[in-house]
This record gives sequence, structure tokens and C-alpha cells, in this order.
Amino acid sequence: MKSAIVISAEVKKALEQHKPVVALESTIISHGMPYPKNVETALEVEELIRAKGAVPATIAIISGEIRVGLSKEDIEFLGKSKEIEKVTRRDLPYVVAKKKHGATTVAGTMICANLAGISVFATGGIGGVHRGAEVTMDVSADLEELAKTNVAVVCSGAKSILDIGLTREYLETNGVPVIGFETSELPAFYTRASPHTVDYRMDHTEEIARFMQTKWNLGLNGGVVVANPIPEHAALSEAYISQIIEQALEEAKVHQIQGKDVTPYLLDRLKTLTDGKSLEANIELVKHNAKVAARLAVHYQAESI
Ligand code: PSU
Ligand code: MN
Repeated sequence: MKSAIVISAEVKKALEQHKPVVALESTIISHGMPYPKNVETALEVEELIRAKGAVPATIAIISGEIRVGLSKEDIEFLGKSKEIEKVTRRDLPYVVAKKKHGATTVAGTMICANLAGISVFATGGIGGVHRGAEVTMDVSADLEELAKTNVAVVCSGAKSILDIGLTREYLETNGVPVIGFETSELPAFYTRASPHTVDYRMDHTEEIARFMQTKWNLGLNGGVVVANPIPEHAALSEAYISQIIEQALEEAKVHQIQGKDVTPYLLDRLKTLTDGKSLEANIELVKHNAKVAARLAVHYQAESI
């Protein structure tokens, strides 16, 4: 597996010099946002991380090579091409063996980040237990990965296209701590709060870095969810977005959307039904998560030396 990994010069140097690095996923580029906003956002997020003193490592599979750290051209390609597979744990060996192109989900990115020695990862939202999962058994592989792979994922919680309560239960059962950054309530992606709480509120990234070190030093394998609410100015109202989510879910049912197509389908419908407002909110929260992740990576690195 190691031989299939190619680490960019910038990321390699940072890792060798024990500088902070933040992993970024690519499914958000290929399947989560439309072109050209996807590419613009991905490049902007990388710059925000550099500005905070960390090195961004966007992860994807290009012609069967696991790439950790991408060029602008690679990102442009992922954002434009229709030939990109969505890659979670299950799909990784297939896409590598067949020398295909793949964009990594939260689960896929955690695996590759861990192989490269990166402990902090920023994204928009994690996958979770879908509504109606008691019948469909649609539970994102992201949750299983969080149960076993040592990476902290800075995100804005899980979207209310999911069953947040069941997602919470699943994480608890698997020993995945959910830390609220400057909040006691679990954010629900487009909104800053949900009826659910986090496990621990922490107001400083130093505390989170210390928590990560402690967990992994104790041999307690698995991820950490760092839930960072969407900035106030970018948040959508709960009443507005919940009715649109209901409609998108109904449409997915009517069109019998299944498996890995569910999340991209819902994201696309939300964008259309909100006239682009959900996309704008998504972009703002990802940028905010990138900044917090960069700060966390800086402190985690200091903690590790
Ligand atoms: N949630 C978002 N935007 C996204 C995703 C989730 O708000 O782009 C992507 C992430 O890559 C996540 C994946 O890992 O969808 C989850 O897909 P699934 O539900 O099929 O596991
Ligand atoms: Mn699924």
C-alpha cells in the first residue's frame, strides 16, 4: 500500500520537519459542490490554512496513485471531470488497483491521512446515520472509520438530512468523542445548534490538542470529532432549511436514490431548492473549519515535540 502513496514536495517537507499539516478531502470537490465554486473553494481553503501557519494536504487518487497534497491542476481536474469515483474504505483498493481517479470521502481521507502521518483533517460535514436507517441500514462508513482511525476531524457537525440523534448514539457506542469548539450544542451544519449536545465543550484549540495526545497516548484508537459551528452571519434559519430538507428527502425517495448516490443527490437538490444559499453556507463553514483545523494542527504539533 505504501508504494501507492505519493506525498507532494510541500507536504513531505512539512512532515519531515514536524511542521503542522491539515488534511482535506476531495469528495466535497467532485461530488459535494458544483464547478467552478468547488475548485475556487478548495484553493481558497488551502490558502487559509497556509496563512495560519500550517500546510494543506488535499487528498485524492489520480490514476491509481494515492496523492497527499495536490497541485492546482489536480484540483481543477477533480472539480471538472465526470470520471471521478467517490472513494470510501470499500472502494480504495479497487480504484488503486484499476488505476482509476477517485475523490476521497471523510472515511477515505482519514485512512490516507493516517497512512501519511497526518492527524488533523478539515471538512464540511461528516456522513452519519441516515433518516430511516432502521429500515435502510444506511449508515455512512465515515462513522466506522471514526471508530478506528486516529485522526481528528474538524467539521460543522452532521447535516440534518441525517438523523443526528442516531448519529450521536452510534458515535457514543464506538467511543468517538464529540468535542464542541466554543459550543455546548451539536451544530447541524447549516445551523449553529441542534437539539443535541456535544460530549465536551472546549474553547481553545490547545485543549483539543492535549485531548488528542492523551487519547492516543493511552492507546485509545479512533478519531475525534471537533464540531465547529457555522459562522453566525452565514447560518441559515432552522425553519427555512428544515422544510427544504424534508422536500429533498421526499424527492430522493420518489426517485429511489440509493447507496453512495444519496448524499450527493441531496446536496445538489438543496442547492437548487435554496437558490444557491445552501452552497454559500457550505463554503463559509468549510473555510471556518479550515482555519480552526490549522490552529489545532499548530498546537497539536507543539504538543507532540
Ligand atoms: N456532507 C457534506 N458534504 C459532503 C459530504 C458530506 O455536507 O460533500 C461528503 C463527504 O465526503 C462525506 C460523504 O464523507 O459525503 C459521506 O457520504 P456517505 O453518506 O455516502 O457515506
Ligand atoms: Mn450511505
